[in-house]
Amino acid sequence: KLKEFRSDFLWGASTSAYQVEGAWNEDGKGLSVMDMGHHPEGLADFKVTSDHYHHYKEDIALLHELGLKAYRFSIAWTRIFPEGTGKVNEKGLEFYRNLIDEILKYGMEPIVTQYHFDLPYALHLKGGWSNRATIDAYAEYVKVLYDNFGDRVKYWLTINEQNMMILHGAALGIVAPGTENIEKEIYQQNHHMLLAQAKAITLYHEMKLPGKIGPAPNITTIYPETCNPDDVIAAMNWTSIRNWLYLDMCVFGRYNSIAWSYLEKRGWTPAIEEGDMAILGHSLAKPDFIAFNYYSTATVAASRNDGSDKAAGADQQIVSGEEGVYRQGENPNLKLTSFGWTVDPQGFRSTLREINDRYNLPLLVTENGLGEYDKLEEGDIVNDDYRINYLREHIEQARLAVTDGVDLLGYCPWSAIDLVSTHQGFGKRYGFIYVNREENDLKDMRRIKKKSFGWYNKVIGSNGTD
Ligand code: BGP
Repeated sequence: KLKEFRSDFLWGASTSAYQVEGAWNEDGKGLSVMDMGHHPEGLADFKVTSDHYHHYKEDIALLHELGLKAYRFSIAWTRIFPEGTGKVNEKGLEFYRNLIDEILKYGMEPIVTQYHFDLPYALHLKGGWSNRATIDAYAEYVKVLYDNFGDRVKYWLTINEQNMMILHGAALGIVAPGTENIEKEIYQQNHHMLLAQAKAITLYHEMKLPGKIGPAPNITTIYPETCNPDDVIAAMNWTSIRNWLYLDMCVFGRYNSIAWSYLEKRGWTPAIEEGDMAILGHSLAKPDFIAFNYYSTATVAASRNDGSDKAAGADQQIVSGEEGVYRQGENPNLKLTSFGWTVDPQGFRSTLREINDRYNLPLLVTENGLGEYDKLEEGDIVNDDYRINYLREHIEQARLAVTDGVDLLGYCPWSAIDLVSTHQGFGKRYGFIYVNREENDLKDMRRIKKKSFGWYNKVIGSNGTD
């Protein structure tokens, strides 16, 4: 017999600031690395996106109509501190105060990400995460968030997909041009981000605010391509490097030893200053829950060791391998999305179980969803049955995981409303709500409920049993 989801299950949906808000330079907002990044020709940039900044009341009303119990969004650091540190921008605080009040007005729970890829450009110019001053800037920033919203926000997420930022850092250009040993620098940045996160969680707990806080990496099960023991070891190695390096530090306050020895072999271990391990291992730095994003699984095999196993590219879900560690394998059991990501609902169940087994903390799913080329048909109809199928299968597997014994707090698919995909512009849509624009054609920005909107509303109404 299947167990039910908790009675207070957080049925939600997610967005992030730079992908949904637009108003990239309004009301005193500073520029972020996302604003300044390179945009492929012909794809929507992050200047207007879904213009949620100006449509937020309408959008939140729609999310209430959708039946959401929770809405996950991120705060743009650059609206609060245009220069990353120093002077606070009151207009930025005002926007998020209004947004949070609007969400609460409908009885929904705000789930707030502190930092979703959009590092202030001013900090980037001073070395970004290579510079230890960014750790203090982050602590200063989250203190302002707690002071202003800590009484009303009950769920906080620190850094979105830190592991993806690190693993794809070379492609995303997070290190200064001309850096000699890019990976070493990236793992130094990783160390600094881990410190920033530990400080943010410790401070939150010290302030005794009435809520919970956790990290939000992208975690997935890694399959060995065959039962050849070499492939199994490759899958285990990649699991430690891709998943546990981040969560072990957050939960246990120590570096994962398999990942550490991998860094050592390559000469990529970060410099650890005196006092760092005390911050990382602080008793109050342990998270209250683990949030994670899940889209697809990876399958790997032993490296061929012949120079053909390249490092991962810019698309975070598609790995191609790393010389001497693993290479991408094939999984004949799984279908691919139109964008080449594996679809693996059962992998969702195993991922939930793996995290539960390792950390024994409540879990919160902060992203899961299907990016597709949605089509607006006559009569304002978007028939996204493929999305309904994807989400239904994942929810079924989440329920099996709960039945297996996982404590699952909530499920927030990506995305609440259409927004700009990080690498594929507006062509790749995820929302329950269609936004009537195309890449560089803003059209009328009308909001249109997709077929999945009515479907998800029923799912929530039945607490996931329908
Ligand atoms: C996650 C990010 C989101 C979102 C999502 C979909 O990694 O946290 O910001 O972009 O992936 O990815 P994409 O837009 O590349 O399809």
